[in-house]
Amino acid sequence: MKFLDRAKIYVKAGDGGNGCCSFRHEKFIEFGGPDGGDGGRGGDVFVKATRNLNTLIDYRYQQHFRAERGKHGKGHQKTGAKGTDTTLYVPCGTQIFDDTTGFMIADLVLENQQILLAQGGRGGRGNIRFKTSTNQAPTRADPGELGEELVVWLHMKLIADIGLIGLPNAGKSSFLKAATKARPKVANYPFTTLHPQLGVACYKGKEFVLADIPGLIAGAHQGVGLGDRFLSHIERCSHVLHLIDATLENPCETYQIIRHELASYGAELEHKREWVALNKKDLLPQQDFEKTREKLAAHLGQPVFALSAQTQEGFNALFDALLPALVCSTMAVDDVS
Ligand SMILES: Nc1nc2c(ncn2[C@@H]2O[C@H](COP(=O)(O)OP(=O)(O)OP(=O)(O)O)[C@@H](O)[C@H]2O)c(=O)[nH]1
Ligand SMILES: [Mg+2]
Repeated sequence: MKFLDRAKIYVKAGDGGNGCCSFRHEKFIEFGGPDGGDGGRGGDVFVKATRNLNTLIDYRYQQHFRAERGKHGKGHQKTGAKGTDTTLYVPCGTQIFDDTTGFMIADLVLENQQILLAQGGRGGRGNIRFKTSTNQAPTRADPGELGEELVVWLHMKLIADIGLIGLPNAGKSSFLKAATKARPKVANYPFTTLHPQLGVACYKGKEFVLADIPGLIAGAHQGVGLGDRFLSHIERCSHVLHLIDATLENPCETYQIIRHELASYGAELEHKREWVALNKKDLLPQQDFEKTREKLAAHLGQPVFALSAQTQEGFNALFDALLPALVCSTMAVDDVS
């Protein structure tokens, strides 16, 4: 499935049906009076979040969405039918912004969360409504109101428990592949991953979602490499797992490059709970690896986990440490909602 995290769409709710101007004409009934019914209400446009999607790609092929207009009123006091509503399905984690004002209209985070984006117009009143003691034969009937129309931007931000960050080739996709059933592309060249990808890991009866995002390099916040656009997908992760390639010459410097990019992005990403792991343990002799790990841990002032995405070594130790923190954060979200 192709990945698209931004889309601009036009939505138009249905116009209300027109009220009807009609008079009762029946044999043997004199002065039948007005009997024009009201127009029906125009259909609404709703946006609903679903977990079955993780891309906005559908909105690349269709950008205009209209709800049906209300049916016109008819004689014999018949009210027009309501226009059919239109519902747009978006992945959980989609934000909706007004194109003109830039104002955020909604943030659909929970499954089945739904908002009314454009309201249908009310139906016009038929002439029966205007009958009064002094005007027994009104010819006035109102037209239906226009339905709302607007242009909006949809911004999808993936929702995951842990976001994987690091330089290209650090082994992020390899880690995702080993820890989950996701099958991201893994290759020995930078920027193998071009779009974020999700995977669900199961450990000791608990499930958590990992998000692999394209690698960052120095200057990503200025658009170097693939830029830092995909960092928006980390915004919703409660934790970040920073993977560092142990075979690089200076892991401390590598670490700082990524931290600098996080800070430059400007959505408080640098304040997220960070776990650091040194990957590719299998490629170095044990002693060298431990020396690098100790050096990095001393530099950071926090533990550094040892990993090998290839042999899956160190996964259990990392998950054992991560899991209690993840459970806590899930509970905190539930408490709020
Ligand atoms: N020996 C060994 N090789 C690894 C390990 N982890 C990753 N690799 C290799 O490193 C290369 C890059 O791995 P990827 O998983 O594609 O790296 P990435 O961080 O996703 O890279 P980008 O998608 O470019 O950002 C691949 O050739 C992997 O096979 C590891 O633990 N041990
Ligand atoms: Mg990758």
